[in-house]
Amino acid sequence: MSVERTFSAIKPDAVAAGQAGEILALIQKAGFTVLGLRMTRLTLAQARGFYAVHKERPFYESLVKFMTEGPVIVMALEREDAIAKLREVMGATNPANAAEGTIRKRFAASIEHNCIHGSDAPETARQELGFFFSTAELL
Ligand code: FUP
Repeated sequence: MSVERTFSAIKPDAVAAGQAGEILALIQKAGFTVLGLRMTRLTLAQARGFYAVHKERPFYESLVKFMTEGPVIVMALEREDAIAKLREVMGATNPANAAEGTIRKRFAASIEHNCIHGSDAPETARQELGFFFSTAELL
């Protein structure tokens, strides 16, 4: 294990519901350092690009629309074993399968409206961090 960086986004459902503060507190309690944080609203093109890996999936257009419906809070996070640890703290994609105490178990309404994103691998973490943060911001 080593100190690594990951990307996370609090999705429009959780931002609109006023849950961003509680979600951030859970992330910080789990030992993450916040290197960067910003509220932004994704354009359709940005949401399509961000989820391009899913473009052949039946839920793609609906997911992209959801991600543009309101502001998101994008974060650059650092911790030992950050990618795996954040996914543990987030819980399973479908909140019905998420473990007790996880962010998705507490705040997510459905597999699509699942309140938080976290990178799934080092290469995607690098790409996603680069999508939202400049090198100078994360020094
Ligand atoms: P995760 O890494 O847990 O966010 O999950 P995936 O990369 O598999 O999916 C990315 C996003 O697509 C999920 F957060 C929600 C959405 N999704 C659906 O809307 N329906 C599905 O059946 C699967 C994923």
